[in-house]
Amino acid sequence: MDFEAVIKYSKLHAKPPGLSLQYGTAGFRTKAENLDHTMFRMGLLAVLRSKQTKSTIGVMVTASHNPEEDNGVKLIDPLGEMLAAAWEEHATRLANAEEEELQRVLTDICRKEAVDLLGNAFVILTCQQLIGINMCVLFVSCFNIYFYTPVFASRPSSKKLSQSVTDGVSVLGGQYHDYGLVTTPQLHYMVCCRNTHGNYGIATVEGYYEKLSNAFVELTKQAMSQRDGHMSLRVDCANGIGALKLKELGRYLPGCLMVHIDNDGTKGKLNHLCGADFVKVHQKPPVGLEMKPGERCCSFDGDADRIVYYYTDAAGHFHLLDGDKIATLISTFLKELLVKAGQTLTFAVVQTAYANGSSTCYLEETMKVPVHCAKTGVKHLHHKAQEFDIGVYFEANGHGTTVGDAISDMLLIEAILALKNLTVPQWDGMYTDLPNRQLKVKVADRRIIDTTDAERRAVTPPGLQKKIDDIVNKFQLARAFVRPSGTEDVVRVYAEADTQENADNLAHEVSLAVYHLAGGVGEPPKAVAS
Ligand code: G16
Repeated sequence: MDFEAVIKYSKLHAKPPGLSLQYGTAGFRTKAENLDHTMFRMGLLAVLRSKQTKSTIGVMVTASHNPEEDNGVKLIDPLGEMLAAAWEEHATRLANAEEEELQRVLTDICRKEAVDLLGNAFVILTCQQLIGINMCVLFVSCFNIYFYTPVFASRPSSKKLSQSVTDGVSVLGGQYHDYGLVTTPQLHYMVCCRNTHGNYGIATVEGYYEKLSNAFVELTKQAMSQRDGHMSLRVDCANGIGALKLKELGRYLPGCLMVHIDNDGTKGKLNHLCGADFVKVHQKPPVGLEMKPGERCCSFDGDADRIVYYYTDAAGHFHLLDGDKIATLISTFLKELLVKAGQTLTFAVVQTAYANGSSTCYLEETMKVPVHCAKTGVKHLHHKAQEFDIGVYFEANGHGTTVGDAISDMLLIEAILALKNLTVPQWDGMYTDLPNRQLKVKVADRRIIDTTDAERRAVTPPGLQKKIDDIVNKFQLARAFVRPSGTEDVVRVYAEADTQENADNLAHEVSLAVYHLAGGVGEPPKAVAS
């Protein structure tokens, strides 16, 4: 390794002294202005991982659901999976090494991981900076497309930060290919295709669209031939890359699925008052989407790895079908197929602590499907799901399947609805969610909270869990937990109870407990406005 060159280039991407970051739930995320050194160093790390695994490694510059001023980076392992846990630790050490420690930390990683420095390295990367060129707002089939030509930026910091990654790759002699504008799941797909030499699919966006659309058409052709008219869906794309990619996918789908794209980035800001996270957390429709009663709608998040569905009924009430409802739909469908085929394969659903209690109850008691609880982060759910012949996993926030892919999940949901001839209200009626509320609390240092039991109980700070238990005991059908976010500088609070008012009050009381016992900053949390 040419340490002289590494150290010289590192000075051009100098680490702010004392700054400490952590490879969190899905990589590093913080204000973009603090990420230059981390990007450079993740370029270095990607080269080392590539040499060690003798495979292509992916680097994604994105902060997904976070606001526009944030950015982030994560590494993608050879099979398109999230980075191995041991390498997450290396990533954190490398990002936090002061300039004079860099050589030692790099040497240490190479020694521990037996990296053959003479080996080749190949890295593929992408960011989600500019989107919205020739945006299509509606596709029915390849013969019916409306175009207009806005140009806008989603995360203005991304281009420069991607350059820092490639500087890191180049200084260690790695080669790279920039895929340009793709969704996060598309980059995961490319990495997998490259390392499986085409067996999984062709490593191009066209290959991705072909693979997904062929599967969709094959799966639905019989059901579609019996339908009177096409299926239609409104998609809120969170003003993110998903809008551009859905439009591209439209060219590969026949006229059986009509998709209307909203929040395509021409008017609003990325993830602002829209997108899957907003809809799930606020339990209301995004701004920028006019829903007719009964109309089937869904929201992606900014990098199109999450999806939630929703509709309003004739009385104007909003109904959310989140990741739990999606997991239930998919697992019910698969279970029925297994029963029909007389198969005895092992089958389970993996959820997190955020899963609505009603969903777990329905799966276990009505569907007789085993349910497992994993820590937040698709990487945790994924590994649990791999223990079964068939594992279905979704986080309540709409993040599921291989690494989370809103487009492929959307097609799967549409296919199942077509095959089962189900409307969204019928799907929604499988079970009724317990009223719930999610809140965020600002604390001085969220690492003060440590959890156990798949994040369902707080071990530190002392007294917090006891206080939460006491509060929960005052409510009916109640459950609550707190955990430090791995993507934002907040503590997350989740509560569910028999009524919305009780869920809101429970969440508020637990937030106050966090504020008082875990070093809250600013004003104490206010009661939830109904
Ligand atoms: C990422 C992870 C998800 C996780 C979410 C929130 O999503 O990939 O698995 O649920 O962050 O994590 P936390 O509660 O720790 O902030 P995304 O869509 O932002 O990449």
